[in-house]
Amino acid sequence: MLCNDEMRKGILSRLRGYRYEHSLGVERAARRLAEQYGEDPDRAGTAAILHDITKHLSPQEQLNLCEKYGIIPCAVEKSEPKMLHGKTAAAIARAEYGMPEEICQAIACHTTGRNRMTLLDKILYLADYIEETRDFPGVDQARELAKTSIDRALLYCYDQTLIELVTRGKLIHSDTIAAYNDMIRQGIRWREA
Ligand code: DGI
Ligand code: FE
Ligand code: FE
Repeated sequence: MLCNDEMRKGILSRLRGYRYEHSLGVERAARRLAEQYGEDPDRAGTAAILHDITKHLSPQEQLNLCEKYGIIPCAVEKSEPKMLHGKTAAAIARAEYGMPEEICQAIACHTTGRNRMTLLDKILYLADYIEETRDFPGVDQARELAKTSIDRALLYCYDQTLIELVTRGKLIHSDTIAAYNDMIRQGIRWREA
């Protein structure tokens, strides 16, 4: 079994405060999207409760986990080590919970996206963005798009993230650009023509 009740409780007991509520929200949203788009709700829900399991760690602790699990941070990640929480959470999911590779992969790319996202990757990314406790400009439009097209919703999220990063003068990760380019290359658009 992927994740029994006991394992789920153990994972949730590692989450505190807002992150606990957020992770339960992502679990619900991911299970719903999985049912809607034809993915296994248990796989989506399991990826969801694990996706931010290392988010509370400090930059130095992120780098220590990278060292431990053989993750080599790129220049952007070295400068923004909190961005590594997806990759370190994936390493924990694999090492401590024996999760299958597709789940670890989805967890690893949940912050940036990547080229050629699988349906499971897309569901986790989108669920993380639209879950019910999220309240920021644009979230309702993402929720609306998610009702009819996961790819259009995803591109909308990438656009909003890129606009936010550019506005704040932040470094942009190569996987963030790869994820955006992949959707554009496939002809995905979210604006009405
Ligand atoms: O962990 P969560 O808060 O639930 O959400 P997340 O894992 O999607 O992380 C969101 C943060 O990641 C947000 O503050 C923007 C940041 N981020 C995503 N892509 C990039 C990025 N930050 C930089 N500097 N560059 C990126 O390409
Ligand atoms: Fe995250
Ligand atoms: Fe999250």
